[in-house]
Amino acid sequence: MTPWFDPSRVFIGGEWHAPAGCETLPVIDPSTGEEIARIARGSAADIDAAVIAAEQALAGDWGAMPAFQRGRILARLGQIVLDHTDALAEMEARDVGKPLTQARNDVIALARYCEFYAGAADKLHGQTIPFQPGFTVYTLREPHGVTGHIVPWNYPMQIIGRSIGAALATGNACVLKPAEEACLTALAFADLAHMAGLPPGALNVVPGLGAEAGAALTAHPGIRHVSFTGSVATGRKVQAAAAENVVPVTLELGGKSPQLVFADADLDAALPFLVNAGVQNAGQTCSASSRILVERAVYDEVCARMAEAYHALTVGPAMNDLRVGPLISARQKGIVEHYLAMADPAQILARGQLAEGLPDGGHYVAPALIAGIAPDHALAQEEIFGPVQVILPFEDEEDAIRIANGTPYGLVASVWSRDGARQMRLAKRLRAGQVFLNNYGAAGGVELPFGGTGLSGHGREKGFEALYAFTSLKTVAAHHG
Ligand code: TXE
Repeated sequence: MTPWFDPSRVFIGGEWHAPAGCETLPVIDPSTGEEIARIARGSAADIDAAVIAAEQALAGDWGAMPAFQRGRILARLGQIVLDHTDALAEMEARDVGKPLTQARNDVIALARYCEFYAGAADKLHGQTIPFQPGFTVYTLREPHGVTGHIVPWNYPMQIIGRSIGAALATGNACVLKPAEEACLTALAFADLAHMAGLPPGALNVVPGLGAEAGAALTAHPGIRHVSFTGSVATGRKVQAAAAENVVPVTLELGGKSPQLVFADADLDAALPFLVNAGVQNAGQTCSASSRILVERAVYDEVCARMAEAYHALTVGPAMNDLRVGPLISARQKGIVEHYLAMADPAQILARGQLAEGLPDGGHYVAPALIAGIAPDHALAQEEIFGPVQVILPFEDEEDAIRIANGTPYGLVASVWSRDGARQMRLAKRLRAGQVFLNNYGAAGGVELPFGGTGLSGHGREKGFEALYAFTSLKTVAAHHG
């Protein structure tokens, strides 16, 4: 896999440049542990250059462009992304260790974000407000200016799509710092955006380390909004840095999302979602369902059926396109193994299998289903970010809500039940930014606002809601007598 661009460069002002420090970082294929490319180790000087380029774009063609034309560029970009599906999917599979089919889905999601925000660009408007006689009052929705985007490695294309798509649609100019573990599709996206006619400086990409390029971006006084997806610990730092400049932040920090299975549920329909939501992308998903809560009457049956499904899961290299790929890094594998060591062997109800002949350097972990632990156990409380699910029994609806809401997170929850009244009650009482009734995740749903509460973060991305986050509201009161 050779990208069509030189990934060891930064993309600033519509052009590829060597990073200011001329240093690079390795790109490791998680399936093999081998180096497959080098990326730029961007620094504060590169971030500064990117912010200046973005400011120039706002002062020039990009800032003057009508909304419908921004939409047209995004629409073209969506099509160009689709035209590059194979190349982007392979790049992401190699870079992230994502099975090829899942990587292809991410390409399609990226294109959908471009399409969705293309259509939305000229449909965002302010209001007129009835006020005193002699006044006309209206509101304007204006771009913040230069926006900073810090993206993790687990779903680069999807997270870039939702964040950059909404920011460009509303007329901001973006500086993107992708994760050091997976930068390739971010760089490819910038190149494709340029191909689609995005003016120079409207989107700049500076790869690099979090503590260097990332910290420089969040602290830069020219950045007027920061959108961050990642860990709670780094989210706190990002929010603190943004507070120094008094700029708004959107934080999406993962979770410990539950699925609640009641005895009256359609178990045949639920089962694939129960398992897939835990092992998709090897469990490295912010909205992964890592807790399965099951009403006592069907607990044994669900345990048995999930265990059977686990036995059929095979883990292997991304390009072999099995159900589960490797974890992103040796470090992430270490974190997951550390958590697994907390369970007694008897509490590991089932594990998937590692495929034969795996490359030695790959970061493979067989998925694990854990039962017989208390809801306050670290395994049931903390985000593991690997293919590990815990299954917990509950006695009744109150008990289910208590356990479901009993973590510091609140990103996603789902309810499996045929009782409509119960669905409505639980949808209100579950502490989560998204609640799914008899499904999980709604297949991504680019149209659906997404974000959390508690340690899962704040602010909403995706859907129309994100357009509000990427704009600032101005009230104009005209006195005309
Ligand atoms: O996250 P970080 P890491 C969780 C998951 C995982 C853990 C650690 O539990 O095990 O986080 O992963 C940039 N200023 N999630 O270390 O550090 C960094 O370069 C500015 C959940 O990868 O949060 C990268 O681009 N930026 C999550 C991004 O932050 C900084 C997805 C994420 O890295 C920075 C990923 C700093 N000081 C991990 N330090 C989810 N919500 O889906 C780092 N970065």
